[in-house]
Amino acid sequence: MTRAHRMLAPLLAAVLAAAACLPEADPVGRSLMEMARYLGSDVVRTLARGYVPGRSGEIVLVPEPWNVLGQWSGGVRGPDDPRTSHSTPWAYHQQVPLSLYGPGFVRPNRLARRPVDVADLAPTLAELMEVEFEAPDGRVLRESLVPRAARPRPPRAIVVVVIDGGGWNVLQQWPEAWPAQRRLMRGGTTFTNATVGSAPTVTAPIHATIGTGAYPRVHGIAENTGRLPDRSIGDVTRGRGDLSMMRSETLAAVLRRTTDGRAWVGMLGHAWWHLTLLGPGDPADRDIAVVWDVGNATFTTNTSLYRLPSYLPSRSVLDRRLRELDATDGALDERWNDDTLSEDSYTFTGNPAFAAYQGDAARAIASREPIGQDEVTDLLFVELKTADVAGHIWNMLNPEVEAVLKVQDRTLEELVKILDRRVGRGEYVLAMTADHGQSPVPDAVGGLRIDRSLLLEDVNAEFGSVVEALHPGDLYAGEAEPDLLEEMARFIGDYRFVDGMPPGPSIDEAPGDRLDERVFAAALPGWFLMNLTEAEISGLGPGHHEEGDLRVPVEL
Ligand SMILES: [Ca+2]
Ligand SMILES: [Ca+2]
Ligand SMILES: [Zn+2]
Repeated sequence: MTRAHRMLAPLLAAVLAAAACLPEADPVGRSLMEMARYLGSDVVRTLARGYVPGRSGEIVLVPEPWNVLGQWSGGVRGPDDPRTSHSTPWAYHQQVPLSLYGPGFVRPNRLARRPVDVADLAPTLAELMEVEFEAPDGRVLRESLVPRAARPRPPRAIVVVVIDGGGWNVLQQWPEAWPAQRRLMRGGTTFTNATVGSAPTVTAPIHATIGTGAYPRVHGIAENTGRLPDRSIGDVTRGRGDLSMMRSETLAAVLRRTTDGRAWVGMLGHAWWHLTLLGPGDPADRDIAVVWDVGNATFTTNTSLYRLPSYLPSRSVLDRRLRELDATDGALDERWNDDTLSEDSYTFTGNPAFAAYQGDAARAIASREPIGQDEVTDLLFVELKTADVAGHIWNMLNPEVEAVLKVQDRTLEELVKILDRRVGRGEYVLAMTADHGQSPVPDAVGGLRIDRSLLLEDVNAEFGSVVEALHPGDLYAGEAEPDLLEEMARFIGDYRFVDGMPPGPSIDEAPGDRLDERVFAAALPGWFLMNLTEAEISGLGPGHHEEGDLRVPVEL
């Protein structure tokens, strides 16, 4: 029973008694097609590209723009509660920087306004490497490249820097925090109308798209936590960097194969999900791949596929950086301002000291590995995660995120210095992008908070306990038949703020005139998305919200 129903229970009972003799009422809410038209072509296409039958949730959830579907354990901590999630097909999560820089290979000082997405990166880099690579979905970003005839040979190295959670809306929020990135973006070719191409806009699926040139519906990584082959719902890498769920070959694998392992390939990342950039390694080759072991607070890798370098910066380097940060507030107390820096806290990997330590690791790899030392093109991925973690802790509107972005920008600048020195100017190409934007605090932008556990309770109460799990972007109900999924989707599409309003102070401050507002733009069963033809998707029209227009260039 939803909260509105609970409040209206006595009245409802009377109405129901009176209505008992009437024929069955029409299904609740809007039809699936009405909801799809409300989203519009761009958004529905984005959802369909991200949908993997049998692995994604059975119903795709799209909150109204700026609304946040979250877990508010302990209730909302006031209107400024910084916790948000990101997974939507709306422009503020979809739009990311996409730039190539590399004198001699990439056209300089160029802005390209054509709508493109991160799936185009892998085939473009393959073109530069002169490697045969059929990207399932991406296309070569031809206008960014110096014509083939004018390129003497492939670059000696290609370095791809991905800023996790570094989408346009985060960069625009902190315009002074990324001077090196801006300079490099302006110095090369920047696509001002680039998106991640699919939703949910979360780490694993989008990194897999960057690595493969395929959308999730093809590469098979639907979610960070999604349905596994044994039908349970869990981490798609089983929490240990298992990449057996990837269905598409990565550019890294193709490079390794076509050069008989002579190309150097490697990655510095943070979460197991970032290994999707490289794909399953070759056990014979044992390229380097570095992620962070949160439980043991140390670098790690999946040693059956990859190798962990021995020279990574030691724990004492991180401790020194943490002490320096700790002291900036005037008290050496294992806190940065009001927040703990202790090893078992989420803050430990979200602060500027940790970002600097990741920078130490990136510099060590770029300085020590044989990158760009011979004619065979090498490929290094550097994934900077800290700004995303900081956003989840403090929110993108707060200056802690700016502080982290600044540190990461220095890492980028130092990487370029090392490449200039070791590989040489005019001998390498740098690609820069991000996997998604972030969500501002809802109260700051007119959004509403929706409580995931209340929604789950209400759907289960209405339809029998069919929901296995509810994530920010999808709902899992593997046993439900298509008709039931349609009814559930319509119910969620008609869900009101008052029904899923999270507990906490916000309940008293809740805008009374918005209590009855619908909080979801749409809820669509996967089967419905999969049945839509491209012609039908194109025919849906522009949709109701400007945030659903994914063809608007940004200013650099
Ligand atoms: Ca302190
Ligand atoms: Ca090489
Ligand atoms: Zn995130």
